[in-house]
Amino acid sequence: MFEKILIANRGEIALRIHRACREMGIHTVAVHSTADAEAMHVRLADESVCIGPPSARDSYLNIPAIVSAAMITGADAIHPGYGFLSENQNFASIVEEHGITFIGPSAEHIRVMGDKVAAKAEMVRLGVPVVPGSDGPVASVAEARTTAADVGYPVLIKASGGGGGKGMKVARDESELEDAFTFARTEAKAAFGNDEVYIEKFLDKPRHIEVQVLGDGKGAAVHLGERDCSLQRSHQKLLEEAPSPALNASAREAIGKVASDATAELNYQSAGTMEFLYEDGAFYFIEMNTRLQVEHPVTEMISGIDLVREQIRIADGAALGMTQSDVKLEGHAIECRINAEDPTTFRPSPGRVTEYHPPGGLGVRVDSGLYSGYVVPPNYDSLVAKLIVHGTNRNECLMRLRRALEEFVIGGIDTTISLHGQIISDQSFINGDYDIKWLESFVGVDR
Ligand code: MV4
Repeated sequence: MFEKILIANRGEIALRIHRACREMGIHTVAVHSTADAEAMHVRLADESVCIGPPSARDSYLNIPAIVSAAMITGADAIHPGYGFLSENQNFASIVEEHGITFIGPSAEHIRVMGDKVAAKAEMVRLGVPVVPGSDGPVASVAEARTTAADVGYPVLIKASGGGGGKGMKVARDESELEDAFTFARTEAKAAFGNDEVYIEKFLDKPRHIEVQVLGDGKGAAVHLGERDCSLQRSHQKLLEEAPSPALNASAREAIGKVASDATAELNYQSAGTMEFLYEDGAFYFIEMNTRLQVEHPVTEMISGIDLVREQIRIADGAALGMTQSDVKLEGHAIECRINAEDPTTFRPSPGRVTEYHPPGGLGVRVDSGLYSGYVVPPNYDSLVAKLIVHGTNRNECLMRLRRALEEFVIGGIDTTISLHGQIISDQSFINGDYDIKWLESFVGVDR
């Protein structure tokens, strides 16, 4: 087993990875920018290395600095967390070339899944249902017209290099197609340096359902159920839950089986997430994320499986060590992402935390690097805490979550705690009746 792991990330996820390492008897190396010298992940790690100035480009995205830090400290593996370099195939390759294990999938799997057209083609090959659309990239307006007519309007033009909503444009009918095509291409070029686009049937009000998978890279794989991530605003998720209130037992089994079979067929190694859109009882693959996700704790809460520990074991060459029938999903879990933001305008609210009292009690988990006196720097993502609550069923989970949100005190900065209280008191949310458009109209009205 690894003796020392370098954690190439910051904030709550660096802490989360450190905790798994500690329990496994593995030493940790934190890396940090000058803005994060006082961060909790730096304080808890066995060693720390400053890798650059506040700008992420010069620190958490600085490949030579991070690989050097691993060499100097003698780390035998690097965990990238989420964001930053976690889905950078170049980083994964360089790490491995230096004789250090990258805790995640192969650089080749990162590359294929990062190319949305290639990922979709791979899933078609494996028999995974995908959104009807072009077979591969669409190179001209003329080709776009033919494809869109075949698929039927409305259509969505998407960037091959995309994900996260950039380089995406709807065409409601043929009159909108040329402008939409040109817009998507231009935005894709600017955002990803790649103007390749493809076309899909536009689903109007789907739910965003993702399936957590684990593979050992040797053909064994399991799924750990789904998460419903439909509650998002501007492609930023606010709250996630597992299981999805929208799926019945047979849909759940079907989507899980499709995901675990594909993971096994790919010889995929590590944790991954297959994202689907779910509408009118049918599900369609859209993308695969080759990293540990922000919302992984909801899956941990219903499965009892430590996903970071599994990633580390698998990266060390261990077999999966579980079959699908060993995976027992119990109860219901909800995660609230607590951001240092104004809960009405969503403007970032960095600054000094004057009071910090996280909630506790049965079924309550808080992943956060906050402490009283900590200064939230303005340079990074505004996520400062995740409140994850488990109950024997959705109703118990909601009651417990309401109580935990009431207990949670973060003073000195604005946070989205109060917004979560409003969301979970709304009757549509309580009924589980929401889709990817719901939150935008919820936060848009009455404020
Ligand atoms: C879609 C879609 C509707 N139809 N594809 C947004 C980001 C990218 N990951 C995929 N996205 C979407 N793809 C088709 N064919 C709607 C979205 C979408 C969305 C998806 C999941 C969660 C939130 C979303 C918010 C807006 C649009």
